[in-house]
Amino acid sequence: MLVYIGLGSNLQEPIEQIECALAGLEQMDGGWLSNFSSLYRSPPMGPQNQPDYLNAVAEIETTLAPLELLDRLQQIEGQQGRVRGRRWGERIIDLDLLLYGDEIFDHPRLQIPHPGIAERLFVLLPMEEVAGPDLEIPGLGRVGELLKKCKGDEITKVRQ
Ligand code: ROI
Repeated sequence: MLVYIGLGSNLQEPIEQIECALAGLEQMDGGWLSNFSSLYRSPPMGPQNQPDYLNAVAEIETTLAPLELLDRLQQIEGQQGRVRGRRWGERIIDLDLLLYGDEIFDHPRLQIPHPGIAERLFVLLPMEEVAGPDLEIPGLGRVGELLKKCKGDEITKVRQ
């Protein structure tokens, strides 16, 4: 199965945190990192009294089921010292399961496609870079079309 993971960080050297998480994805049993995007910087969505975020999107081939994959992602978050704080607050690392093939998944622990994809430039832009504008988000439409409708918060590519 081809899956897309969103990576985000705004604490403790975000660039290093994203690189560390990418290394974790590369080493994950049952998953193969096939591609990843540039890093993007954007102001926080949610409470404004927190640092800017760095975001990226990774593409992975996996044989893991969605909840198994979620467990692995949470393991990587835990290894990097993620602690749960205020809602929509700052974080060392966030790994979001954005898409799982073309499947729709609705479970108390996990919704796929990830809710909010369509409004988040910091997800759509790196996703388009990795997958191209024709990638279909089940129930929502193509990435390229969603991007055109997404209102432009400031976002800058920080690194190839
Ligand atoms: N804002 C930005 N810019 N990037 C994120 O990854 C991000 N993640 C979040 C919230 C707190 C919603 N805001 C964000 O979880």
